[in-house]
Amino acid sequence: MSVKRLLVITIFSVTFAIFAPTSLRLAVAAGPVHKMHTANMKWWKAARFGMFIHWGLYSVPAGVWHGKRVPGYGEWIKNNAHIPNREYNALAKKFDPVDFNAEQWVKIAREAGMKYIVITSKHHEGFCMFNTKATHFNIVQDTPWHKDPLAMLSAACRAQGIKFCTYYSIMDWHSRDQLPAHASATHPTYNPTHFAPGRAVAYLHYMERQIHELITQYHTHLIWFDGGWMHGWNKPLARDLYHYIRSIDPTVILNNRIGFGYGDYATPEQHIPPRGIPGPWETCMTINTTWGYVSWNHKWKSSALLIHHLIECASGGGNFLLNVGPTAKGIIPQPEVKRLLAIGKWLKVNGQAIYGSHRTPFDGKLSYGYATQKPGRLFIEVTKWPRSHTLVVPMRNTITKAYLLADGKKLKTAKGPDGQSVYLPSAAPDPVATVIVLKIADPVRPLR
Ligand code: JFZ
Repeated sequence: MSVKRLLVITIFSVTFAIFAPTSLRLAVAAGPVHKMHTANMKWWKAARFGMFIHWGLYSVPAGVWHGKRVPGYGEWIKNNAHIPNREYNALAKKFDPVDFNAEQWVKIAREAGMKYIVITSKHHEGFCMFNTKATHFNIVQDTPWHKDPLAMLSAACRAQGIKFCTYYSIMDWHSRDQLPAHASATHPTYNPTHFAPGRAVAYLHYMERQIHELITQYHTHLIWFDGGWMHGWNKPLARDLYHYIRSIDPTVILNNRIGFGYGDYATPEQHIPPRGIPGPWETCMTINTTWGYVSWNHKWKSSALLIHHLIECASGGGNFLLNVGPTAKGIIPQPEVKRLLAIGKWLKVNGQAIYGSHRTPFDGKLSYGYATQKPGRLFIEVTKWPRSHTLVVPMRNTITKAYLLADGKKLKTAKGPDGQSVYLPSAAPDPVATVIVLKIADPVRPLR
């Protein structure tokens, strides 16, 4: 490991808090991806839009502990409210998601136009949301519900044509193989953990057993690792885990948070890198400001903003993984469903410009919106309708045909000094984003 990398990780681990500064987040999340890519990235690259699901024991307190609101992410409550193990473990007895309906969740994802779901199989809290033989601390054995939501979701995904994927945290606040940052019987701080003396390999084997279960029992298409900033997670461990997964199933896609340059794609968080980054990448984002359900968090992003984010990701050649935080009863909150359906409605009309598309050919920002492309076609997603009712597309290519994607209405074009002009209707047909299709001979030859 290079000194610089060690330094970055050390600084990150020490200062990591819920509101880690963006520069540090990027240093870790957008780090280089390993050369050995799975040959199976095709579906993932074409998918462009997925559903992240943060669901676990933390959904029970839902951001409130002993009657007080706990600031920060809901899934971090064990750390942020300094909850002792015994008290936290008891939450399992209150976790009874009687309203859970796997078909319904997958249907919501499908209607939103999402092509894959990534659900927390085990978050930092260590509670397993699947039927694992490696620990009793799991939803089937330790809750009054006694069911396996991952089995039901995996089956529902298969039936509805959605790729089933799982999140897995390397850091574990419950495992005896890891020790909290500040141990205290009444006021522990877990993050970042470190390995108990001599327990790193034992923990690696625990993870390997569970990863084996996720692949063989649930056919996870992708594993979204996280929590690799725990102290003691190192390159030999990451390499062993990586090769172990490849040996069971070489087609399983891995994100880069397995660490140390391994993995297939980069994972900027809560942030979209302007015009993308080289190599495959995916921005994950919350709809409000927490991943796990928090009953009092109502800071909802608008549907329009979320549609713009999806377009911006596609335009940068990346995916958008949008999070929902279901309640402890198993319900995806209505404000989230409402926004997802609005995105799905837009995608039904404009999906051609997003799914299977390639990044913008332009280096500079377009004042009126974004661009994506496919062979022979350039798509302009107009988010700010120009007052001149004219799009100036900064390219040399002659446009053979221009039309509105929504209704096929033809548009006039002309060659100008700054590129090709496309004459628009006076008002935006879709105030959120109107897609213009330009037929051209490849490749696009940008003017700037
Ligand atoms: C992590 C988790 O701690 C969080 O609870 C949530 O699951 C989120 C999706 O991922 O948080 C991180 C992880 C990595 C970075 C920042 C926050 N990072 O690399 O900058």
